[in-house]
Amino acid sequence: MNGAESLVRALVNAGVDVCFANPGTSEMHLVQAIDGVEKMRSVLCLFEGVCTGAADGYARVSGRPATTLLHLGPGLGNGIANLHNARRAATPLINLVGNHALYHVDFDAPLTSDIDTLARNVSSWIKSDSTAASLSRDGMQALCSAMQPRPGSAGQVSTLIIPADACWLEAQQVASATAVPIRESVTLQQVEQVAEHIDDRSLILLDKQGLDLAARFSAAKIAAKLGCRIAMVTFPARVEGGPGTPLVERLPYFPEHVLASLAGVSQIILAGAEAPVSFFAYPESESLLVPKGCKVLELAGGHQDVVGALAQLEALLGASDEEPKCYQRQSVDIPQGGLSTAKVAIILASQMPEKSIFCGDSGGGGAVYEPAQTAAAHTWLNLTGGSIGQGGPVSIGAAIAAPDARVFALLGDGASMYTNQAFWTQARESLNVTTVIFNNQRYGILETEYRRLGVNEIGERAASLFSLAGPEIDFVGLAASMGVPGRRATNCESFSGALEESLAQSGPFLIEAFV
Ligand SMILES: Cc1ncc(C[n+]2csc(CCOP(=O)(O)OP(=O)(O)O)c2C)c(N)n1
Ligand SMILES: [Mg+2]
Repeated sequence: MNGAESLVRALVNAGVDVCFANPGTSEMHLVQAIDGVEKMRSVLCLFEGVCTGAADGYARVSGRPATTLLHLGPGLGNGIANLHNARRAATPLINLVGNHALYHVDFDAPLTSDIDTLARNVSSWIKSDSTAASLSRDGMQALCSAMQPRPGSAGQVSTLIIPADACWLEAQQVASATAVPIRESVTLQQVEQVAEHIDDRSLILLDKQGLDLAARFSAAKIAAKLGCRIAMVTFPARVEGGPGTPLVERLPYFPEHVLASLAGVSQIILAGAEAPVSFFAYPESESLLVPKGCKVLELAGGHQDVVGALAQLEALLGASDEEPKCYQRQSVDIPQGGLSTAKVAIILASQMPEKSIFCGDSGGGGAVYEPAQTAAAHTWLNLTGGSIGQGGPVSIGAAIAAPDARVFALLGDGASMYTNQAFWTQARESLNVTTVIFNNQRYGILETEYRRLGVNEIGERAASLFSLAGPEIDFVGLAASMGVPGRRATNCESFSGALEESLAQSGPFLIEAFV
């Protein structure tokens, strides 16, 4: 057995059995080990940003980390945008990055670079000096670290940078998995302090584990008892929704809208969330979006046992017998005629199967969120780190983790072009992914942001930086070239028909909604 095989065996024994790969020469022994260890499922992605996003989606749905297999610094570099999103999502993920044998690094051969520096920005655990003897143990440490929730935005990405000779030299042992770290509990004092101050002018802000259904039910019972509000952050990593789930507001995107929605709130109680901040700085607005005079109290950090903390608070406040306010199923009038983002959203919500999974990105997909709540049970996986091109890759991992679910990748035309290689892997693996591209032939949000500068007229050169109209992208042709059938929809009837066609068959499908 060589080091590579010891690593792959250890990972599989520990339940880490999916690898999203784009290998090169320095990873050939790892490829050989994957080939030899039957239980490891390897999924080829044609761009590393697809590997990393797919691993993110897999873990968000299954709760278990996947691995990526990446080729030295350039491979990792190509994967970084979606590793950034995975870090912000606190997704457990293990990157296996091949490197030269360390004695070869000194020769500065063409693919040599400082891989640690690239990894540092997105990883909370890095190791780059493994030997064949240590490799499987290092893999188990990478796993243990990935399962360890961390405060703030440190994330749970582990990056094991593997010298090629650690793979090919002989190894004696396969390390066993260490115990999965448990979440830190909050102190009773912390809960009592919140119980003392919370009242009808409070808002409980939920994120991370605070969005688990158990936590939301506790928060909703507290809200019913006190008459306070509950909200989630703008883009949480994962939220279950649909009829019967507790009603939770969602903080808006633009800073002035956040502040308006928090008007009259005297204290924000953080349950897995950080205090709200503006996505971007603007000349006239504050970074911290806490209204003047409003206090911020932390019940539990995102790395802590938020479910337990909210259950304790619920008990202390005597709220356990309260009736939580939940979404009710509603029938809607199906829109007709010309297509718009809002109409696409209503049609999609009305036709979606139970237990669908939505993968967000930029574009109009966010409009589906509200109508979906009163339509059917579903899971949302949001764009967590603002780095677009996440939704297509995430849909791959989600579909592999939940093969019986219908997964929807809701993408802007702009977003879809960052990682459109996702179509190829969806087709090759016959994944049940329906991609909806909201094609407005532009970077629409950037036009909106540009106007926020106070500009009325958009100059020709600025406009050209926001327009995708020339040359026009043939999305149906693009997907077809990678094996994904599709339809272009220009009105409600054709959109609804295309959706019906997709849902009647297994495998991937593209609907280009021309909005
Ligand atoms: C990696 C990355 N590059 C650039 C941006 C800046 N950016 C934000 S939204 C956007 C365009 C989105 O266009 P599209 O997906 O078509 O959605 P639309 O705004 O048209 O609804 C861009 C380029 C980003 N967020 N992430
Ligand atoms: Mg667009």
